[in-house]
Amino acid sequence: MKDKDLSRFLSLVLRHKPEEIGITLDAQGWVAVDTLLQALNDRKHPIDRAKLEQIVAENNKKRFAFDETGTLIRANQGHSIEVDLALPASEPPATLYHGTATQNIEAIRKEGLQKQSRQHVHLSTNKDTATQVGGRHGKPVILVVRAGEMHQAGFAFYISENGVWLTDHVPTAYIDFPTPL
Ligand code: HQG
Repeated sequence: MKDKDLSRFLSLVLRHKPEEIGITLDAQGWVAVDTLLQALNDRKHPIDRAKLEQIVAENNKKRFAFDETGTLIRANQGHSIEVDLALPASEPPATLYHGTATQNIEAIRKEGLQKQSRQHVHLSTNKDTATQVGGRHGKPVILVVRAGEMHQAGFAFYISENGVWLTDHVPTAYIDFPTPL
């Protein structure tokens, strides 16, 4: 497998389907590096510790992290399986961006941003990232989330190890929609 494919596959097993290679994640999303490497090798994905370290270090969004002992690994965010990342609540910047696609706008106007199949709504400090994320779903639309106001109103925000802002739900009142779309 090419590094990029291996990295995608790691996202799959560490965020969504650990059972695909017969591993389980602990409550905070961690798995032992040795267990992961063994499971990958057993399933014909030859990879050693050095290669894994390279993939973690070179990943363009820093999607994965080792714990401080280097014996555990997890995805930094993006899970659909239930995990408690145990991130401390943090004060967000005044505004954050969410990239979506035109076909979702009507529902978002009604319901606000919902976490859908993931554990959180994902927000970004950066418009370009939001545009890319939205573009995966269709014609991208950038929504501006008034995160500072939300925080003052008592909504909790978390920042993942790789700088993605996470929250449970963004009510429509805190979203600025572009006009025209
Ligand atoms: C949309 C990337 C209808 C939402 C990024 C999105 C991110 C609604 C889609 C991470 C809705 C969910 C996550 C509502 C939200 N009605 N549609 N009420 N509320 N939506 O893939 O944010 O590259 O689960 O706008 O960096 O696209 O994978 O979330 O379009 O952090 O590492 O429902 O993926 O990270 O889609 O992407 P997703 P997302 P990675």
